Amino acid sequence: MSLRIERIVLREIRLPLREPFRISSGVTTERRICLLELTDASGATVWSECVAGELPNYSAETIDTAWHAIREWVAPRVLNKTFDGPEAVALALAEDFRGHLMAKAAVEMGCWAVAAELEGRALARLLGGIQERIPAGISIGIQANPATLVRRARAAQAAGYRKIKMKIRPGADVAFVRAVRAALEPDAHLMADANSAYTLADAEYLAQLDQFNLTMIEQPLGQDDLRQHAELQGRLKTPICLDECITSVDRVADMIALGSGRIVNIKPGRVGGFSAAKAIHDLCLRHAVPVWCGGMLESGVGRAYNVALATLPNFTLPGDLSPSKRYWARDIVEPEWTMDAEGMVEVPLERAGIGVSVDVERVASLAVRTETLGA
Ligand code: OSB
Ligand code: MG
Repeated sequence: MSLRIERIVLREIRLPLREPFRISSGVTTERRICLLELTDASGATVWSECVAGELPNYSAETIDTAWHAIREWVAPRVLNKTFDGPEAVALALAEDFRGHLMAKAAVEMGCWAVAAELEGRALARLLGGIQERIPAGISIGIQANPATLVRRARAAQAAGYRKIKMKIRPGADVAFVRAVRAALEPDAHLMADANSAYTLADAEYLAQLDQFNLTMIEQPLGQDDLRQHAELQGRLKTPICLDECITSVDRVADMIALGSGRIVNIKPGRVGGFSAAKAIHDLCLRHAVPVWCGGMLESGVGRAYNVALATLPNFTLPGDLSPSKRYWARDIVEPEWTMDAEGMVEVPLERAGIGVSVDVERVASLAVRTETLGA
């Protein structure tokens, strides 16, 4: 099945979050989302999303650097070239082209969706996914005090979420986690995400978290640092899960060799797309390292890609895959993403491609910037 992308339309929309989302390195109140509309020579059109944030406080990329990278370097390597399949697109984007993984991923993942459309299959199935329902977790931003966090965590549990992730930072950590653990059952699935807020000097302090039976602590140390994570893991009982550190399958191989962590958060946008995400999934499966799908406050378009990926067999832990309502007054896809009372998200397998349709008129009315690349 060959594909040939003739046009990519970039659009920026602004979507206010229903409530501000605070992580250790910054706060987001309104998402600036870059959407891509890719048109294949056959006429098939698909939508994808670039997950880069507004500021370089999670990774070096932002919506503005990604827009630039897509226009200048990514699109020219893809437009009007015939590829045997999406894996070939990933290879074309890898050669002599460093970084800009979120920009690359937006196009590469769109090419997977094009291939799914052309084959008349659900994206999840084209990827090799087997699950029909995905367990959902919530990621709760840093709150003003433990009582507020407890209120949020209780509400999340009542809503059915299978995993509750609390964002932490120095000054909002041990006491906050202790309060939530005390409020919920001893076996409630809890974890904490530090987004690189600590250093190895905090190892003894972080070891206090061991008493709360967390399933994992996510990315406590530097966004680039595998060696120090290995040292920290040696001093913690709680498994470390890496997020920011994991930018390629080689980084995962290093993590395993060094013992830097025991669980991997896979965000396809962070690793350059589905080809790399699948390779990471497969390597982790071979090494019995569980994985789960992270989120980047995506719109319903980006969420569709995360849901499809999370159907692969080694996604054994609940992902950061909340329903549309948690983020937005109104999403840009139909149907919106929902979660049932058991905390499961249904995978749309009846339709070819990403499984949801984009409200094109709404996107047009929300667009603050549009650029057409190619014909
Ligand atoms: O570290 O996982 C993270 C959002 C933005 C940037 C980084 C992270 C997050 C989340 C949100 O945790 C997860 C979601 O989309 O629900
Ligand atoms: Mg994280």
